[in-house]
Amino acid sequence: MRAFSQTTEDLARQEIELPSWAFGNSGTRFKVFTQRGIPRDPFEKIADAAQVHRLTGLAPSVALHIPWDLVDDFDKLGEHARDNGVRLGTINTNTFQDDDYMFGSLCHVDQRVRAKAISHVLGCVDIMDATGSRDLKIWLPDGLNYPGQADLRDRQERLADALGQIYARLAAHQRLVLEYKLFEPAFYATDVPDWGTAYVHCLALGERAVVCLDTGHHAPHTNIEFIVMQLLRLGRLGAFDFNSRFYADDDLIVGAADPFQLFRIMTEVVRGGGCDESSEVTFMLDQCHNIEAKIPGQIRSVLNVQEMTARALLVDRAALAEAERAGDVLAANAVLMDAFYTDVRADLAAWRESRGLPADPLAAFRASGYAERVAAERVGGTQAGWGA
Ligand code: PSV
Ligand code: MN
Ligand code: MN
Repeated sequence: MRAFSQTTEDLARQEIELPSWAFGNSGTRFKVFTQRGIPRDPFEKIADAAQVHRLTGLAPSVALHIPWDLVDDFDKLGEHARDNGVRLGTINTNTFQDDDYMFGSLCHVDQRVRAKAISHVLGCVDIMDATGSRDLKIWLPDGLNYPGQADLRDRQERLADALGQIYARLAAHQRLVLEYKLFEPAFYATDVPDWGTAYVHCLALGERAVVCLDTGHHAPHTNIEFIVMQLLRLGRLGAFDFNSRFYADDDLIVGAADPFQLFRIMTEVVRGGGCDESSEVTFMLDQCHNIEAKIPGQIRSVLNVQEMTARALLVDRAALAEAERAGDVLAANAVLMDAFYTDVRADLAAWRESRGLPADPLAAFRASGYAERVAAERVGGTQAGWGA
C-alpha cells in the first residue's frame, strides 16, 4: 500500500462545491422542518457555506440555484463571497416549481412553455456571465406518469433542440452540465433518466457538454463506479452531486449509507484521472437533509469525501496491476481492501493541523459559537428554505 504522505499532494488540490440550498430549511414532501439561525437570503447562505471552507479548507465554492438565489446585484454577491473566503460556482436552473411545468419544461409539447423554460435557462447563463461561473447545471423534472401520456421520441427531439439553443449561447469557457435521474417527479418515464441518455445529448451538443452524476439518482444495486469509469473514459464526466441514499433520492450525508461504495467510486475517479491537476471534474455535494444541523452536516460530508479520496489514493496501483495480470483474484481484491480498511482519520487530522486548519473541524465549529450567534441575529424576516 502507498503511504499517507504520498497522497497529500493530490489531497491538497481537492475542492468540493457546496449547494446553497443545503443551508436553508428543508424536509421531505411531508414536512419542512425549521431550524434556528437559518439564512434569510443568499448572502447569509454564503456566509454559512464559508464556515465549512474556513474549517476544512475543502469547500471554496458555492453553487447557486435560480431563482432561489436571485439577487439584484450578482457583483455584490460575488464580492461578499470573496470577503468570506469563497467564490460563486455552478449555476443550477429551476424548471420544476412553476404551474406551467406540470407536463415538463424543455420537453413540453407546448411551444410557449418550452420557450419559457429556455428563456429561464438563458437567464441563468446571463447570471453566469456576471458571476464568472463556468458551469450551467440542468436537471429537468420532465417525464410521464402514464404510458401513452405523451410521445417519448418527440420529447427527445424537443429536448435536443432546446439544449442546442442553450449550448449555442454559452461562452467558450462555459460548460453545460446535464444531470440525469432515474425517476421522480415522473414515475413511468423520465426524459433524462440515465447516463446514456445524458451522454448522447452531450455528444450531439459538443465538447463543452458534460454529464453530472448524482450518486442518489440510480436504481438500487446500480454499479455506479462503472458509470464513473465509463464517463471518465469518454471524457464526459463533468460533475458529481454527492449524497447518499438508502432508498431513492434521499440526499443524505455523503458516505453515510454505503462508505464502501464511496470508496469504489473514488477509486475509479483516481484511476480515471479525476483527481489529477488537469482534471475538469467538479465535485459537488447535493446533500440537503433536514434532521441534522446544516453546517455540521456539510462539514461531515466534505470530510467523508476527503477520507475516501485519501483511502483511494492509498491503493498500490502497481501491485494491483500485477495481481490482475497474474489472474490472482484474491491478491487483487486484497490490494483494494487493504486501502479501504485503512483508517486515515488521524493522519488527516495531523495533516490538517500542519496546514493551519483545525484537526477536528466539527469540534472547532461547535467551539466557535457561530451557530448560537446567527441563531440570535437571524430573527425576523423569512428563513430561506428548499425553494426560497
Ligand atoms: C432533484 O432530484 C435534485 O435533487 C437534483 O439532484 C438537482 O441536482 C437538485 O434537485 C437541485 O436542482
Ligand atoms: Mn443533484
Ligand atoms: Mn436529486
